[in-house]
Amino acid sequence: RSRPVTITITGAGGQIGYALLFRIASGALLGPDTAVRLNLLEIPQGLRAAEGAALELQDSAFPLLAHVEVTADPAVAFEGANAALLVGARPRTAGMERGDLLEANGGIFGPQGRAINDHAADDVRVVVVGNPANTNALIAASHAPDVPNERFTALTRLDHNRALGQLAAAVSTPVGGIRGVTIWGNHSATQFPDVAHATADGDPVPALLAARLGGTDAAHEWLADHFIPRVARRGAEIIEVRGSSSVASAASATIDHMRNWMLGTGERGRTSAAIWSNGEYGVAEGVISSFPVVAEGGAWSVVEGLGVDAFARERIDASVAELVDEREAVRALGLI
Ligand code: NAX
Repeated sequence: RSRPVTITITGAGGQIGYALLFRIASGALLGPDTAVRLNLLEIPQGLRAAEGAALELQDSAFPLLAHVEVTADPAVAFEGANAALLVGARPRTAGMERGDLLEANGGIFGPQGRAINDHAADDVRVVVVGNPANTNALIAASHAPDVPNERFTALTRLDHNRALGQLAAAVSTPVGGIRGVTIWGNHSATQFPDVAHATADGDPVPALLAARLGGTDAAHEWLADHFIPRVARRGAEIIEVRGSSSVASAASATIDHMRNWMLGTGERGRTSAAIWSNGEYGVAEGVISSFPVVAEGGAWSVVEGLGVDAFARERIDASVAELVDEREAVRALGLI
């Protein structure tokens, strides 16, 4: 058995943290042959909850769990980190303006980026879950000059998985048969879930929808008026129905993201992740945007060459404009 892999989880005393820890310790991220060390970072108010989770981890006697560290010190938490899951963030509270939200999160993700720069392992890979995830990832990246920008990503896999779930129901196919869905842009209401190139058991989804709904116009209408807004607002729907925000699905998507990144997307092919833009598909350079991606050899790459029609162009551009706007706002605040 090889050396344990060190995984740092911030906000580990919170809801998503609680759902993540037990799955990672049981091998869901790196498989049944790789031992893990878990470093749990919390703020002082969250330390007891994280310590409690650590007690339960001990009581679970996971054979793969080599060590658990609970700390409020980022330097300790990111020491030797091979993977960093940045979940803890400052939520938007009533009356909070966007500038306040970005500034509060800049106060978290700037120092965490710096601590990753100074303490993490050379191969560190970072996924930001805490919102506003894409811009928080950008802030962290800009404080880690020695870490390649490509190592900072944000989670849009939950949006991707939500889109898969909706499509599977719409065309009555098991979710495992759906391929080729893309989430573009920001993890926000402007995101664009794109099914133009999606297939269900090998058949094109747009044609299946047209056959079911009575023509291409009806299919288009369903996508624009039902599917896209439902995926983009699924978080609010979960809160309304469950009485609490998405937790297990968010943790599951975070594990999907990191597992694919570290071990490869393999034959299931492409997925969606928010990664550093080098200008692919006309997306502004230097923002962290969701793209169609595959992972191989420990690196994400954008799947190039997909057709983008006028409908898609408009929506991609709108979401990217929001990312550029957020970048300008954090730049004006001196956060990047
Ligand atoms: P919780 O409030 O349950 O947990 C957050 C934890 O983070 C708390 O224990 C808090 O003490 C801790 N924390 C705050 N600041 C910290 C810091 N500077 N260092 C370390 N820990 C810190 O929220 P939870 O439901 O777990 O959600 C966490 C984040 O995920 C939120 O920002 C939420 O908006 C975001 N989400 C992102 C999703 C995505 O798809 N990208 C989906 C799910 C989720 O809504």
